[in-house]
Amino acid sequence: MSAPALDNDFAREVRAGLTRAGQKTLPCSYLYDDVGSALFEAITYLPEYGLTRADARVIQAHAGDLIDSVARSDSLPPNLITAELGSGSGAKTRAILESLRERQAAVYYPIDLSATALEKCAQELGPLATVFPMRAAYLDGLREVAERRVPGQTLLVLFLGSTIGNFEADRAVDFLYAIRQCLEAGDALLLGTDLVKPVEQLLAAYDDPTGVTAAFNLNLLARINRELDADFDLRQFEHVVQYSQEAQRIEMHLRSRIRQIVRIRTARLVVDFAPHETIWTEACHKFRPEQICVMARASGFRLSAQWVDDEWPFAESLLVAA
Ligand code: AVJ
Repeated sequence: MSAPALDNDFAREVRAGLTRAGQKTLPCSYLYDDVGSALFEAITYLPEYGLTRADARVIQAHAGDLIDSVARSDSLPPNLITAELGSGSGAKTRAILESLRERQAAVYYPIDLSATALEKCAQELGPLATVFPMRAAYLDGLREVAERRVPGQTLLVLFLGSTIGNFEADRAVDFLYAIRQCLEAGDALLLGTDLVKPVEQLLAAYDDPTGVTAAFNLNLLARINRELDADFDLRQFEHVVQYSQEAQRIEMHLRSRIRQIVRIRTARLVVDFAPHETIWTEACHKFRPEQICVMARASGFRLSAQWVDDEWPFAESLLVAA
């Protein structure tokens, strides 16, 4: 007789990732509990990690152009509504809502799984816009926004920070297509993507000398200890980063320093690690500007504009639903 199915998603995914044949994996979405989110925020201030600042700079510089190309006319009630997949602290979105407010009342639906992130975001942006926080998975939230809209409105979806880079190439197109299915022709998606750059620069961005990224990565094991009654010895694992030219991505791993056995009680699991065996925890794909255009077309959009930062190669692409 087999054991009853696990009723805990986290336990189930941890079990699946650590019992697969070959490369062990853990899903990167679990990096962001409260500790992980705070560590990620610290990463965004590191001199080696230019991604978030580039994202914010391009948005700041082109928010006006963006709103001009998406909004149809000055009118009240507002005809442009904005939704954001993964709102974070809302710092980047501020510039967009400020530009929008010059023409119409701003309506903003941040969609996030984290109640903490949503609260912060509502506090930050509440004075600028009517904020409707949606605690939901990206596509569930977006579907609900789509149901609430009224005829004549245009929906602008924001998916910033190169989070799309966490998806496998095919899954990224599937995800964009799923977004497209929530939209109507003329609606738009602003997609932030980190671009290919010299390997040394990428390795430094994901393996900073202060060890903040290492702590961010190791916290995944600490979280498993906290939430799934496990006994990972964090000091026996190390953060490793490699860049695959072929797959055009950074690959983040946790490497076991020794042969060891770890118990994860809530997942009803005992895992064996060989010396130097790794758990693959995150993939961060990097893009060439023309690849965004190809992905857009393959998912029912057309690329309407693209802005690139001139300090740190990062692109903001405006995809319009075809
Ligand atoms: C939040 C997914 C965009 O891929 O650069 C930062 C996450 N991981 N340092 C990225 C991350 C390690 C980040 N994203």
